[in-house]
Amino acid sequence: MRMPSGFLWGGATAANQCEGAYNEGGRGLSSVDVVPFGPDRMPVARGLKKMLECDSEHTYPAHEAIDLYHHYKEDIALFGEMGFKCYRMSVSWTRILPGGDDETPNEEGLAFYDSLFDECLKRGIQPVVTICHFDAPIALIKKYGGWKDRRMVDAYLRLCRALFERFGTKVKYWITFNEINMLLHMPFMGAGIYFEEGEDRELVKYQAAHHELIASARAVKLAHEMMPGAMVGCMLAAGQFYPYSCAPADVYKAMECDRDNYFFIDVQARGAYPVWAKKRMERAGVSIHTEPDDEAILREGTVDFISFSYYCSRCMSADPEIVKNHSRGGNAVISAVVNPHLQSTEWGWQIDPLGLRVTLNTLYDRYQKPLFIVENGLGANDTVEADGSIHDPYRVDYMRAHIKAMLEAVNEDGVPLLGYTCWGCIDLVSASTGEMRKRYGMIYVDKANDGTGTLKRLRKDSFYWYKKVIASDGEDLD
Ligand code: BGP
Repeated sequence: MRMPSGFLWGGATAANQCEGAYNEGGRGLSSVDVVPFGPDRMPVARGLKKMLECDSEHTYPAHEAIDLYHHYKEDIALFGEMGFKCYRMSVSWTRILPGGDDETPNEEGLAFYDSLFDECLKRGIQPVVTICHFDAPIALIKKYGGWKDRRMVDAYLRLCRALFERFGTKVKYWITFNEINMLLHMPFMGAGIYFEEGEDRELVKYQAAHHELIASARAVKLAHEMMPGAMVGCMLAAGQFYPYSCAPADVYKAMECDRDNYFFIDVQARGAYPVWAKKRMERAGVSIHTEPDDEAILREGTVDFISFSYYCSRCMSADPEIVKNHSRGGNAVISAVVNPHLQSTEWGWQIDPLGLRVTLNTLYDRYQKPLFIVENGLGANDTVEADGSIHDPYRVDYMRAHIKAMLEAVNEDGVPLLGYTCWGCIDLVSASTGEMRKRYGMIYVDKANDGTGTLKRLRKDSFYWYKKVIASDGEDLD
């Protein structure tokens, strides 16, 4: 089995986790810059602890990250050596609009991405650009409280216009927001939101979600107007919820958890709020503010493709005792119950390749739009041998099993799939833990959790393996 020719094999990163150079090139401060390493990371990312400045008591991994800002030529050359057909990356909002909504974009920021895209294109690598990947300008968080406020929509569109104008001829694939459903789980990371005392948190989150959905729809429309032929997608942190047992209450509970995630994508793909969401919000007393044109905006701004990350499936039970005793399965950011049939990674993320086939089929059944796997991979700690080699058979095993499931979904089930970009093709800072030790790359970067390291890049065994996979369009997985 192989993928059709033209399939977009590649890798994925995000500006906030790899660029570094947080205060260079005229860049303004962004949400990720103030999310520290250590025990305060999650409270800040979840919007429970307000931190809008950096201090000397904390360290901030995003400040230097792997310094892709100064290494991008070397890094893209390595991507080219692996045979990448595409590179999914994100732009840093405040590199382009340092204050978040500046009238004139920062030329130094635009020039950086211009040069980065040229490096890609000269190697036959298509950039796939995420406009906003866990990134909100601090200036706008201070001014508006992040996506709580509708004025964020105009600021975001200003960013889009600057990008489309400058890069419309170089970039065909765009993604409006990374893992938009993460807003519900990490509101500060996802939307620059921290909660004030006494605030109705559900209302705040769904109001912000509405603003992001309006921004996304308007961006899709703008992209189509400014760049005929552009393909614009939404992006979901996917991974189906399985019922813990076949008890109907567990099945229903799992469906409800899935709906929490699908909520955003339902709107972006179909152009309207699903009826169950309206009912649910009504029951919860969540009454968001909308404007008269909103329905039309959502209807006219549906996406061209559905992209998603897949690391693991999830499991849920309706029984509070089981939830209490078996929680922290799957992705720790999204709560789930441990699935007793699956193995877990060192970080407790459960490994389920068949779940990728389930997810691909479910998403296609639900939306009938082309899909794009834009994140998948294994976070693991690697050892560098004395000769500089890195043996990572665990990563190859993980990827082989997932790519096989993808091949089956495409060849046997007929799911239309645009591409596959493995996450963190080069080691980078972990979004959830801020660690460097949780490595996803096929390219090793010499940098430790404590910030030390030479930043030297090394090829892992998986580098050579993935190169073979791409060259054979997935036929050679040995
Ligand atoms: C997704 C994010 C990425 C990335 C990945 C792995 O949620 O879109 O930014 O980091 O997960 O997660 P982590 O870095 O926490 O291991």
